[in-house]
Amino acid sequence: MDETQIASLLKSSSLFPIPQSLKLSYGTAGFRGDATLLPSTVHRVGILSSLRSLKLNSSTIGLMITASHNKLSDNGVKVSDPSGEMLSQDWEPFADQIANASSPQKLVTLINDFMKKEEILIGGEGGRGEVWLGRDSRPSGESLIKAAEIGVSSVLGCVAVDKGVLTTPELHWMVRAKNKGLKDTEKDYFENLTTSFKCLIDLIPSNGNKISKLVLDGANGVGGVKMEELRGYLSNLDIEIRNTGRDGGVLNESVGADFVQKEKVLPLGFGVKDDVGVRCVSFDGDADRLVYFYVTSGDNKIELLDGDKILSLFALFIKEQLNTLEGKVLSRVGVVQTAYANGASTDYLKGLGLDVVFAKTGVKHLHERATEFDVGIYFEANGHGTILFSEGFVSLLVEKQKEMSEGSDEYNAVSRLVAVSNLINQAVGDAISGLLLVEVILRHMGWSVQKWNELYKDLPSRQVKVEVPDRTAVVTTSEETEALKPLGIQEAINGEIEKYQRGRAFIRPSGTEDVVRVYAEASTQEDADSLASSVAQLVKSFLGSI
Ligand code: G16
Repeated sequence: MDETQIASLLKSSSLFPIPQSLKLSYGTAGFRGDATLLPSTVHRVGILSSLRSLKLNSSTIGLMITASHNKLSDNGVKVSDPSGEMLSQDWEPFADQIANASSPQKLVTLINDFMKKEEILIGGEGGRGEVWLGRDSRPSGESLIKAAEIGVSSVLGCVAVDKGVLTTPELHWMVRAKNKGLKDTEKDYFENLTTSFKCLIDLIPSNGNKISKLVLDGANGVGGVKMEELRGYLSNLDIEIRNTGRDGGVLNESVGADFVQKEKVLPLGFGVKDDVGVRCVSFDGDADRLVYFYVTSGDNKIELLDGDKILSLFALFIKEQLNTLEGKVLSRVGVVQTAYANGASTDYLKGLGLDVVFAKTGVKHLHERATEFDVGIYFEANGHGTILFSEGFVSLLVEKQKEMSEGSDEYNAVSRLVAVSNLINQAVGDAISGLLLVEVILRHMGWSVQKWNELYKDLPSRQVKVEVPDRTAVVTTSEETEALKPLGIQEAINGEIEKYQRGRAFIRPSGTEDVVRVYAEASTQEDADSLASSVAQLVKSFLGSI
């Protein structure tokens, strides 16, 4: 690194001193925490993104300012690789190191060492770098974007392009499109969704089994607003949008996918009288997750159709198309879930004859496993997921279709699969594209939300979070089903599980909030609640509570 570069990094870092005793980790989905503590972190992730772009031959990198489902006062930052996928995990330790470097000098030393190791050149020899910035609707995002811009451009030859307020999946989609040389604006994103949605609707045999109105809970975040824009392009979707954030509601506060999925009650803005039986859907704060729900009667409890049920609907539809092609196209279809998957959903998916594999929590882990298949469908129970189609498989479908007679069942099955591969975000879970696919499939099947819910009956479950002095004291196995540390806690948890019919429980440290998460399921809701509560007690007695 030459003197000019060192001076540039020192100067810009001195603008963003690191708060005392800040200790951050890249976590499940980037750095998160109280927004006031994050300017230095975001600035440094800006530097990292520039280095990543230089390392990958000037490919465009994405940097998203969001804390997704977290409370309004939090924010966060995560990086998208050129493919639109999450930052390669082998750069995460470097991200942790620079985020926690205690002074500008230490930061420069770390960057210099890393550049040598990765053989990254800067300046004339290194070429140019480009980073696209996006942010969700959090007010703190405005100043954090500036910190990111300064970080990006403190690496010589690198520029930041501010793409404004976006959903996280939009930024990932745009970065992917840019690096593939495709149309890459937000308008292109909307047009792509509209075209593939219309194509799938036109392929429904009766052309549109009638379907009732859908009501969206936008979590008072960016998703509802973007859905309003998209609605202008769609003629085939009857949707009412609530909780856009314009009517005074607070982001993620008693609204949104995380709230609805964890609490299993109606979000604010939905009524037990007016909305009985209505098909409803909730996005999370940055619209990378969705869950469906409906209310059955006079209390605010809901029937939840979570990520597992969305996954099951998608898997059924994909399987139906592939069955039509049996003998013509060979494919490996796989499903990826996490330890949070409801046991009943796993049984259902296996019953469909699908290959079900498990990954650690965090879409980056599920996504990686899904790429092992021709068609890999992954979903977390919390509603984050998508369907990945390998490029080779899509090319094979298009090739085979040329031998089929137009309008035949097999021709239409191929058309549907290709349209789904265009509709559903290939970079990351995307609530908007997920919603459109659910709506298509329900119409294709002629199903109500209630009928869809009958695919299988969830085992009762309960999730709770426990605040402890140090959540990193919990260390789990790779699939997170068992705790290795603190010593003895797993045996104690097993002792509790044994008391319940169909009991299952596990603990894990959250990667996005300062808590230990507890999941429990059992044959009755009372038992699931009781198991969750005794495991939470164990966490407190082993780790202490605050
Ligand atoms: C993020 C990740 C998800 C993960 C969730 C909760 O979601 O993208 O994969 O399931 O955090 O993670 P944890 O239990 O470690 O806190 P989001 O929607 O907040 O970005």
